[in-house]
Amino acid sequence: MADRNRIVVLIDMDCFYVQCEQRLESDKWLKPCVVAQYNNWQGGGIIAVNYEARAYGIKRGMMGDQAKKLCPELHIFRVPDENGKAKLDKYRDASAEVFQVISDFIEEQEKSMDLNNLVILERASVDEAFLDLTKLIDAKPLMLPELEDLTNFNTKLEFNNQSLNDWFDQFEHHNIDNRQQQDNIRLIMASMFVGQLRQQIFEQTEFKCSAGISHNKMLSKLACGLNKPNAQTILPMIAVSSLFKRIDIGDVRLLGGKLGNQIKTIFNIQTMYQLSQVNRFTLNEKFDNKTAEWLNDLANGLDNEPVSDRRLTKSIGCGKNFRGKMALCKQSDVNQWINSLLKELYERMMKDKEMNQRLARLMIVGYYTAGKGHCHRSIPIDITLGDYPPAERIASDIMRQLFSKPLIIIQDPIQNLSLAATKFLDTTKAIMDSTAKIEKFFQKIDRITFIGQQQQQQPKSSKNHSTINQPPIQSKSPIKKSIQMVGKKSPMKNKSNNNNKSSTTVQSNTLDRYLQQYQRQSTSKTNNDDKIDLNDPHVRQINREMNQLLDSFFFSKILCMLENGTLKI
Ligand code: DCP
Ligand code: CA
Ligand code: CA
Repeated sequence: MADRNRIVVLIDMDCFYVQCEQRLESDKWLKPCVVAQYNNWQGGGIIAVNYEARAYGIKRGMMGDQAKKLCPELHIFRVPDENGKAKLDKYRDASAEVFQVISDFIEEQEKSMDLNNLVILERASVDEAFLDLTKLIDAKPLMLPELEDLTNFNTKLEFNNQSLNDWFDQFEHHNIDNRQQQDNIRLIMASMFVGQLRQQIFEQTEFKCSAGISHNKMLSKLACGLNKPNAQTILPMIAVSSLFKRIDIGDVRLLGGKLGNQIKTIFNIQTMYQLSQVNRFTLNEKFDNKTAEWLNDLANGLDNEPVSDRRLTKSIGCGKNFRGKMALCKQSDVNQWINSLLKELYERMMKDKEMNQRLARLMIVGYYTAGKGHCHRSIPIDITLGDYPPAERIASDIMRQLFSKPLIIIQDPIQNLSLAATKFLDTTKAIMDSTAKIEKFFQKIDRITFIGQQQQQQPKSSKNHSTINQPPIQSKSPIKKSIQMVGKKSPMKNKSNNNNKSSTTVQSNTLDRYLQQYQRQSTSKTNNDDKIDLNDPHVRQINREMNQLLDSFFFSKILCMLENGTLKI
């Protein structure tokens, strides 16, 4: 889709961490405040500054003591600390609240139009969301809203200092059959939606936010920052070239880091407008074809990166710096910190699992040492049963990955450790995958040769189940067949039939015994009634797999899930 056909919005909370704190201490609203981390040194490092404090020249990255000199009445909120680590739950929970309001608002709007999936919502960070409103706006008749409504939402226009008022006039007095005018009206319609959404966020969370309304991610992000705080800015395509004359290359999304600096140095330029003057051929000399094309597009206000449908974070992470003398020199210290970080991460992973019905499949461990720089290791997380394994198991996997052999002293001390759980899968999908695995497993079991199977075989009529309390198992599924088969074969079944236990319990108990029996490989001299030919190569193969599964509590858990009905086949 051509770039100006899309309607893309960025919503970004104003001085987010400060607002989170102010909400908890409401007498601090409207006062100059900052949030600082690690208080024991020069008043702590400032990570968020509200707009009242910015007026005194206070900036992120300053130390608390330094900021106090600029504004003696400054209030410094402290990030809570737990075991030497910043505790950010408060801000993450507040973020989830905001995203819930956004999701609910979208759902409500779609419902009122009797349509689904009109809005694409992408969580961009703890306090930012991109929205693609193209379908929603195009599902409505092209119509100008009331100017007064828009000004109430503190809507600004970025177009050569033109006021929103004057801009509106031209739509009212000219016909709107040209495409450019129509696109501008679509932006204005989107501003109404955004204004109402911002109002909802404020009413439900007390938080103020700003927004940029334009045609792509780069432009909406840029627009959002133009009139902060508590304002929304429309940036039409026609305004881009004049705006770019005052936009530093480093202020553009994705050009803030190394690449932006490189561009400035190579071409000896500063602004986006200057970048637009660098011709494609020259760009191609310095960058590969794809990057050159992308930079050329950006410099002309074009960015075709789609807003992806992602309402949840891509990963859950935590980390800790160990600067200077704090660097970790002993393996036992690393072990302790891995366990401590993992404890925090696991709590969040569990919460995330509950709230979002998803499980992470991969743990990425990052560490930094002077000798090796930044390094990463990936450790798969076994979620076979729709749940996480015990944290201790992951911790020992991590330690094995980090250290091939036990050491007491580490030669190259660790200055930073981080953990991130990622590659999420729906819990339902995880259970389906494991079910498929179990099915496959039981298909193998079905093939086991049982000694004396013939004598013990029961007639297949469902009447046979009449002695059992629960209804007979109807499904032809291999897992249930296998459980039935095992149940039939065991003397336990008759006992249990007599004392009226439920069929699943009977079968599970029987299966349990069967498995125990299975595990006792050493007793190769089984008596004849004891069913399994342990020398059969196929049985031995199954046995190996069975032991692996038992080892990871796989089987006992399946039984448990079968009994309580969480696993259905
Ligand atoms: N944050 C942080 N460390 C950083 C950057 C940000 O801890 N280096 C935290 C604190 C911020 C929050 O993330 O409050 C959101 O970051 P923003 O960059 O969006 O900044 P703010 O929301 O604080 O301010 P603004 O109003 O400019 O968006
Ligand atoms: Ca913000
Ligand atoms: Ca932000």
